Amino acid sequence: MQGEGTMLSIIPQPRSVEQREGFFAYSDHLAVVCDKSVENYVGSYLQGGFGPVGVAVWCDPRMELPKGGYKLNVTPCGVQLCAPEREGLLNGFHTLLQLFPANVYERKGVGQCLLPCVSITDWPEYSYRGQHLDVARTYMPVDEIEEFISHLAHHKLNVLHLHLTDDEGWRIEIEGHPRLTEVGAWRGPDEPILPIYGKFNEKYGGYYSADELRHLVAYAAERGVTIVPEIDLPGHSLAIGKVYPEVLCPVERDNSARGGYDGRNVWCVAREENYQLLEEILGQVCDIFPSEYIHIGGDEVSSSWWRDCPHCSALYEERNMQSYAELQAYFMERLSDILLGLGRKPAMWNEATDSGTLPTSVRIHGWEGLEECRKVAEAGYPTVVMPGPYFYFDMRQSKSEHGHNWAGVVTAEKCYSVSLRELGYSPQARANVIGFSGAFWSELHVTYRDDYESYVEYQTFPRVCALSEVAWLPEERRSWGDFEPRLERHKARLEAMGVSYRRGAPAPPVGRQITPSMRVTTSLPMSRDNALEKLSAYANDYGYRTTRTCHDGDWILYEFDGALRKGTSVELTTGYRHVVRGIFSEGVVEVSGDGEKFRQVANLHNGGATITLAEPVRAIRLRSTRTANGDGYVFVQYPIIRRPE
Ligand code: TNX
Repeated sequence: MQGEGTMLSIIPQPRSVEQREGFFAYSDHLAVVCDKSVENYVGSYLQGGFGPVGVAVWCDPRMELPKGGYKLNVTPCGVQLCAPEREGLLNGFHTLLQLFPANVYERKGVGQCLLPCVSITDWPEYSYRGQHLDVARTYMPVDEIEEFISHLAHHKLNVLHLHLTDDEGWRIEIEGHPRLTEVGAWRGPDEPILPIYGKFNEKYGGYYSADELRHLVAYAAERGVTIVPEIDLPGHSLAIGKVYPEVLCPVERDNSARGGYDGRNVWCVAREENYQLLEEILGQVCDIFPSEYIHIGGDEVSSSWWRDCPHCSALYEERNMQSYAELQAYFMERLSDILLGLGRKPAMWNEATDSGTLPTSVRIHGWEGLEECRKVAEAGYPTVVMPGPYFYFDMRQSKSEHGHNWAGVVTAEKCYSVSLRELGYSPQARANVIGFSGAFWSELHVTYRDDYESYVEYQTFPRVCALSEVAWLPEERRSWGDFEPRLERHKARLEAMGVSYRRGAPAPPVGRQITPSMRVTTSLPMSRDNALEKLSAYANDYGYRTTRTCHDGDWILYEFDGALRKGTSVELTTGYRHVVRGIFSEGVVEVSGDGEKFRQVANLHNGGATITLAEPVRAIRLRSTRTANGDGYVFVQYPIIRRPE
């Protein structure tokens, strides 16, 4: 029977665990008696039979425990789980599931098993234990979001921060504004919103109806998860701007470098009608999402649009402002008032505090770095700590993987290692930290979703497991040495849940890299004088920018002094190496044995291709077959050439 010699490995680690001799012999025949508030959910894992009571789950409001706390007792006679309120019961239930064999997560009944006798008293250190999910860059079907929520709940995370709008998509249906989703939810070569990150030939996207979102809210609530919606304002608003251009600053710019693509993405602060429209939109958002907080963005606003806008400039003068941060604060405060009027509270990204004038009642999500988080916490804002270098699960997990890298390589261990104390947070700042969150930004999800069983799960697990313990335990109680072996054992549960987590770093490419003498030339104008010389010397693996986007017929040519041998592998890249942007959105690879006559050997996929030479080659040419890539530039790279051992 399973359970013999059980070594506990609970994630996140509870405050206090006493393991005792002996076991409780659980079987599906025993009855499960349950508080009404969690009955359905508990019943979906432990169906319970008609025998004597095996598991009892109840609320006792007189219990004295911090919020979210519970007590769990397993004795040879049965299981008792109790908590002062529902939230604690769910936390306790998620611990209880981890005492079962992993197949409990398959929800097909466990038959019989032995549960180790334990006495656990537990509560969370932080009230905000979140995971952010960007469904704006890449639409995710409702059932995939459901599964994701279910996985978060099993790790006692209690917030899903749902990023619903951005430059690349508007995903929430708004009654009375059907074009927001008819137009704003789609990208494609003939759509107002062009693809940016690859997939230039397809129309793709999608949106959520109000009913679907309400369903998700209920699904999450059943598991103890609150969905906090985000409408990203006033920047990151290209999508709504394609539907209602009048909400943006009336600024005309020369867009020829971008292939005619108008990249305006900032709301006009001075246009009064904008606040009416936003009141209407936020009203419906509040109607769908019952969360106490609504996130209204505030990140990465390019103030150059305001500078060039006659109306914003006039407002700036009139109010005697000293910086564009004040103009942003004005906008954010008007929206805060709208939310307060709707009975809700605003949450924003850390840049929203830059003016120094934003009231400290606003909840701030710090993303840029731990130091930015420290500053806002020190300034008195309730702060969610989620800086890129620790918690951005769109960052790659090793050098040989895809993913953003502006915040470096983010491993589960890096995430686990976050320490507010070591970073000099004062006790007051630490007290203002209400919790931690991971982030999954999905620029690359659309690019790789077909190449992975689940790109989201690959990127988020096991990093979410590390996050869950960071947010649950006090910092002084955490130790990677203790966590790591538990994580190894926890993987059987991830399997049973059906999470296609990252198993380890992918194997490095075979062959030895060589740098045969060559010359790089291109039809594109480069932004730096010596760029082509540098590339010809295999220097700067970040690549060099051109000053305009690609046109149909543009080329990049690599000419070698001596022929490359047959069997050599050549990795060709346009755009950044780690992120599919600034690419030849469509194109071909051509090779030549004599440097004059070329023959097509491959199509570019996501701006690149790896070819194995079938004959000696003196020159390789990348040729663009489409104009525009959604960016005002192309990145030119040197090829990575490998000789098989
Ligand atoms: C920064 S985080 C952003 C996002 C990007 C992300 C990529 C934040 C508030 N802004 O728009 O998706 O980096 O890592």
